[in-house]
Amino acid sequence: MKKIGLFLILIFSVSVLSAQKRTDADMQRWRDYGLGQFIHWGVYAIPGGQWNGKSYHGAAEWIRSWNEMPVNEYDSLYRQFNPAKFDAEKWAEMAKNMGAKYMIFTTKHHDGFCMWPSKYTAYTIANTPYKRDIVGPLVEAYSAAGIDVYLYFSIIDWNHKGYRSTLKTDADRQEYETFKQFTRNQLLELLDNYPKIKGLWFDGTWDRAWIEQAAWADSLGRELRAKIPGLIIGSRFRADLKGFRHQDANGQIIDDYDQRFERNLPSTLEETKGFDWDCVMTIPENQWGYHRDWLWTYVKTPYELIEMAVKANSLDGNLVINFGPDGNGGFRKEETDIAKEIGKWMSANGEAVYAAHHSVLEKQDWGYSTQKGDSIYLVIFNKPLNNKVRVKVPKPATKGMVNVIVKAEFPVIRKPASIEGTGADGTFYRDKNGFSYYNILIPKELQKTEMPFVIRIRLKEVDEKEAYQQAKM
Ligand code: JFZ
Repeated sequence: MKKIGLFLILIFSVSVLSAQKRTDADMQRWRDYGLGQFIHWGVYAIPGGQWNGKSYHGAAEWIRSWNEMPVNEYDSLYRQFNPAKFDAEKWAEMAKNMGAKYMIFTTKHHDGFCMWPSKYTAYTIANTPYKRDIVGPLVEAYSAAGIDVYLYFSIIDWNHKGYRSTLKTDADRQEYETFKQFTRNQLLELLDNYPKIKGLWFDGTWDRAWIEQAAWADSLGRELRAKIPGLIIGSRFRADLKGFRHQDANGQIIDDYDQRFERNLPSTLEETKGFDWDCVMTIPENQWGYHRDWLWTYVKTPYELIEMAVKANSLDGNLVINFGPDGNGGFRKEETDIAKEIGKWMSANGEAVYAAHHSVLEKQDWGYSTQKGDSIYLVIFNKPLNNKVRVKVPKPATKGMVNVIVKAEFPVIRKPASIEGTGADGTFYRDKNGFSYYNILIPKELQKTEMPFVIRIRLKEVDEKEAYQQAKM
């Protein structure tokens, strides 16, 4: 029994370590983002999940597929699209204040409506009363604010006549060829128009018809990468030749990172399989585009979203929080409030998130930990009743040595913490397995806080005898 266990652990750690990862500076920059913003905006923001006084409780951006809403009515909505409140600089400022380091914007959702003036279809922003490009000003404003821009692009396109979800006949196949050329043209057009973007975020790639284009999509991917060196593409662009999606037949991630969704935020590092990953997260349940009736569903609190962001970074991923502006280009108050609250927390505690990754500490009941160099950040979500955070530190690699916390501070209030028993150098308790435990006293100022806070510690290996001496002092 024991032998089998060990064997499994060995296989497991080998597979975690063998994930092939990009090592270039662009990808390194991506890993350090910590927090991102997703924006779903298109003509679906006009009905906002309601039609003829009735509310559609599916995702608002899917209302075109709702039986009650006639398709031709939906496809005429763009004639009213004139978002007077749209202000790219204001959007970028809001994202910056929230602490986002990258932004993903819907250039074209499943409905096929293009938020940029594409040459390849008339169904674009150019033919609305607004007339002007939306994507360009966003790329400029966000980039100027120091936020990297990624473009969301749906392969599903309900508006293109060559689009099919499955290819049953030769005629289907012929039509689909025109759709493939159209898709390629649009993608190259986006990269030509907006060379500042850092990557593409694909969606709507689960159709049989698209999965069958694996070889073609692979070469298209190469073409896209050649246009913008360092371009980052997630795992939902293409299938492999065997029809595997996400992970290829060899268990490797397809393209650069694992694109996760709200429903599969991982809980352990093992679940991530050692891949780079990010997770896009809705604020309400399963709503991406603007929905007038948003509050009928559970709305996540800033606390919960911060917890997800910290958790993601503790597992070597990024969290991307979604916003759905309304048909006028304004954000609902609930969303701006949430962004502000998150921003307040990030400006005080972001050090524990940005460029901070999985730490050497095991997961403990008080919350999550991240690490940057020799700083380890304990992000406390569950404050102990006795106000003492009990920290279990790992066994050092060297025999006869112990790990001691040489420094513990609360970065928010810039004060060294007292460690129960001794003072800054700390005493410890050792269990039979050689792990050490420290009690760090939470300062008075933080004992009543309802938001998570951060303790920054440094670990050092010292001689076991010396550590016991210290403990006695
Ligand atoms: C897709 C879209 O259909 C949706 O409208 C939105 O744009 C979202 C970001 O992406 O929806 C999905 C697709 C896959 C999962 C969840 C939502 N998934 O795998 O969990």
